[in-house]
Amino acid sequence: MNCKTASVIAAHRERYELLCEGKIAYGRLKTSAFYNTAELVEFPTVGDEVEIIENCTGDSTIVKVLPRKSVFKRLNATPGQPDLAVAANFDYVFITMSLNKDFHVSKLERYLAVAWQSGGTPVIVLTKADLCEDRDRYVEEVLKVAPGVNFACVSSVTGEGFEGLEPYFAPGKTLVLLGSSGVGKSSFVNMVLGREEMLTGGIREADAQGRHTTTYKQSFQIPEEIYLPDGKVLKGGGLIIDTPGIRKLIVSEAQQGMQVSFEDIEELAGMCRFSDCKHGKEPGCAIKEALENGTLDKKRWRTYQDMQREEQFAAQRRKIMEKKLEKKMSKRKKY
Ligand SMILES: Nc1nc2c(ncn2[C@@H]2O[C@H](COP(=O)(O)OP(=O)(O)OP(=O)(O)O)[C@@H](O)[C@H]2O)c(=O)[nH]1
Ligand SMILES: [Mg+2]
Ligand SMILES: [Zn+2]
Repeated sequence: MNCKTASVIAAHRERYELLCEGKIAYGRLKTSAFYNTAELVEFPTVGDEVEIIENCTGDSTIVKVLPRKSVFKRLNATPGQPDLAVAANFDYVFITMSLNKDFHVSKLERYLAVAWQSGGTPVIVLTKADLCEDRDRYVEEVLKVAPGVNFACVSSVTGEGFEGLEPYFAPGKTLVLLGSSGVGKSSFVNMVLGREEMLTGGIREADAQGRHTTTYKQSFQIPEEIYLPDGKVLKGGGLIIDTPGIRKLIVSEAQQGMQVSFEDIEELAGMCRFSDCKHGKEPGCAIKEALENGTLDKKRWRTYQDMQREEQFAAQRRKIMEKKLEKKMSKRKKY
């Protein structure tokens, strides 16, 4: 069998756009490699390197996803389905939030943990700066939950703030935009590319909810020079990945990421009198004390607890899926 390596440049529902030896090709998954297997396998996503069996007359067959240097995963809301890999092999995660009703600190906390887990470096991109009159309020909140993480307030209408992100546009580097629908991910991509490549959509004014305009994941080459509306020219290069808006980011595997982004809480938990403290009624609980004296924000603690529960739930679900697959395959072998 003649296997070749290809890069996934776009991931649609069932079909993948690939770059193989400098040429565009299309691919579909080999059923026996991805569905009829005895173990959970990784499904390809944009940014992946995959092994394909080339077909000169139609779609090639994707047989395997090659190891990744980074991947942003979330829990699949459909029971019995494996985790969703949103994008892979990127260097930077642009956590995108708009400076309006879409902005929620707890949402940012979630994205930060999963971004740290992914293996990429998070960067916070606060969009629609042209519509916001009190950005300092938002920046203050960002600084509280993401100390040391770079951020920028940008506008894809005026081009303001993009120069602060110039270090991330570089040959050989890949960045992925992640966030809710309507925050302006595709508008950001269009600004960087200097052309209307991605379709953009409106939002509901009342709650700033988007309409899920982007329905697939796609990567683009960033031009060598980025031209902004105000005449500034930035150096470019590398790849930019646009993704569909995420409704709610429910974590699957984020233990290491949480250790980084919730370092304060993990540190406090280590100071409880009992090493197996559940932070409930136990005496000498450092978490309880911090909640009472206000050094630990109650909402932050709730987000942390929710994410811990989701993580445990995801792990249980993975075990169940593994057992089911084993059972299915052992039944098949009998006949
Ligand atoms: N004023 C202003 N409007 C913006 C900006 N960025 C995006 N918008 C508008 O916000 C709406 C949503 O933008 P999109 O770029 O489609 O948002 P998205 O994040 O790609 O949304 P999904 O594809 O649904 O995930 C569009 O009407 C854009 O014109 C900005 O910087 N300033
Ligand atoms: Mg979009
Ligand atoms: Zn405790």
